[in-house]
Amino acid sequence: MNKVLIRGFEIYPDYLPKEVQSDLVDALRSCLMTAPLIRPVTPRGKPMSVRMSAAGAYGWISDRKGYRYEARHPSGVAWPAIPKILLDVWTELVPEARRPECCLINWYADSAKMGMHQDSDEADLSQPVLSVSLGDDALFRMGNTTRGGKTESVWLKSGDVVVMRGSARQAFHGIDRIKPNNSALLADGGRINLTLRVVT
Ligand code: MD3
Ligand code: FE
Repeated sequence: MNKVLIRGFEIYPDYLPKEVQSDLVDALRSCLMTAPLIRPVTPRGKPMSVRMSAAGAYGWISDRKGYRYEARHPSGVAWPAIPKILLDVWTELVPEARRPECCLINWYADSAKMGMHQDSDEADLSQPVLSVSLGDDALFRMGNTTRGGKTESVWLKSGDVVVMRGSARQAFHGIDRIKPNNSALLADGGRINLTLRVVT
């Protein structure tokens, strides 16, 4: 399996075959029937452009009360199970890690983006994060463990997987833009990013 290392980010281009990507989209549609996408607001009340849901024991929530992991969707329903396809990818690529407790589901419309940030709401930052991209290409920016400084960007394509561990786990990162309509995977266009995480 081809692997590209950029600043400690381990990128596996085209990791998931097209048929597996389609099966994964079907599994996600089922997840989203239980736990629909929501548009989170920041603690200051600003709506994010990315729509979010989750699967697993915990989902990540942002609202006026702050950022945190919660065992239930805002509707009160428990999050659906993490699709098996994703658990298998986790076991293949990070076999030494604990089992993932959250699959964050991020949905990007054509104009959505995600500003540079660190992921630090998880209790054990020695555990990796694994990301799967589906649908339209996204320009992913990788920075440093402190804000600012030089960055490098890479286009993530449908089926690409990225593993963050070590220093990359604590690096600033973001999504600058989406390339509209360059993948046929999602009937309604856009991009889905899945991140598997250990939360506790
Ligand atoms: C580096 N998601 O959900 S995936 C996020 O495409 C997030 O939706 C982006 O940043 C997206 O927090 C980027 C790559 C990624 C995910 C999690 C990370 C990079 C990461 C956690 C720590 C360090
Ligand atoms: Fe992040």
